[in-house]
Amino acid sequence: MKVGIPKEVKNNENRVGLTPSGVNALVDAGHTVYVETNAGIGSQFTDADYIDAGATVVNSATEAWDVDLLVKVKEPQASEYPFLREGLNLFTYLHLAAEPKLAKVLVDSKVNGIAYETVQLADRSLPLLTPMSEIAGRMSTQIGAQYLQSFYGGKGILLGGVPGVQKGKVTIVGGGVSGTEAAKIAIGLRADVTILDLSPTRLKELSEMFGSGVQTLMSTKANIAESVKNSDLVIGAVLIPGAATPKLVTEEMIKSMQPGGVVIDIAIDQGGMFETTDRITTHDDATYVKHGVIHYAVANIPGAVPRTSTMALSNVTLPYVMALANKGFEKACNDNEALAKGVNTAQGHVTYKAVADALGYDF
Ligand code: PYR
Repeated sequence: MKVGIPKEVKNNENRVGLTPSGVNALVDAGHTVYVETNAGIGSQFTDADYIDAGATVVNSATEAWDVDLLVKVKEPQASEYPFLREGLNLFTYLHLAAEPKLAKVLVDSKVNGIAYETVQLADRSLPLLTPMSEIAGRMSTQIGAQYLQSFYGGKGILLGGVPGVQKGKVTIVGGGVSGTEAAKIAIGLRADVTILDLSPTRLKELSEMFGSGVQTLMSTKANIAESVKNSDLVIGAVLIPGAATPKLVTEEMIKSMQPGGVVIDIAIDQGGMFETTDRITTHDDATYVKHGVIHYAVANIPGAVPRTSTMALSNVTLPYVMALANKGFEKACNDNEALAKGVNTAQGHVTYKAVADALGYDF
């Protein structure tokens, strides 16, 4: 099969769909892999590394997209829409609940769109989202710590404090993968950490995992309001697979924070979970201030650490890429329920219920 790896075009997106070692596995299995020139350079993989792995390096995106299976990182950007065509199997993050225009283009062009973020195992885990959630979660705390510095407009708070001075307070809404990783780093920095979640079972697990290092709280409106009000840094880390995220942190709650506080919306790629994160920001213009609070709403946080992220992503996507390349779209999905759950569009339809519900398509 012909497999393509284009250079990412989203703002400051330096990840790439597969590492040279992933490409080599495909080539060994008899596939032809076209890698757009400099596709890996932001992740420190050169064209020579891909050539050594057996890839054909091509000079244009047009050539990289002229394949049966296109493997990338981020949802196609408007400049890539002309490459979407019937018969193309597209394997990437899609986040369609927050991307109605892209959903329409995929449906109209009859692309088989397989979204990394909805590939789901029987235990309900999301194997192709997990590593990026881990990275986004860990980074959210360090980004928050940075913006709390007065140089960046923050309150001038050191999250860990020092002996004799109060610690900074961090509230994490959502105790899933990214929320847990955010907590690990916040605890490591010695901040005062609260995690809210809806599941009593998860709260018990978090409590056992972190002991006295965190305050766990049931995610009620009143608890969120109280915790946000007293926080220096609020991290939004709720995920409902495929669906638009509920706006659990209201504008009133944001108004109750002190000026110079920081909020980081990890859920922004699914529409965001703060009423005040009404727009997506980019790595080169990452924040805006609303009600005196710094808002960070970058949708591709892991793109800032592309070397780590590319390797982590390629590790988990490769077995699915191999299955798609070896068996073709239909048989690979028929043989593998987890992969089948990733199919968001096929043959001119939206095929994932939460996306269809969010965007008003028949299912
Ligand atoms: C990202 O890592 O950019 C995702 O969309 C999950």
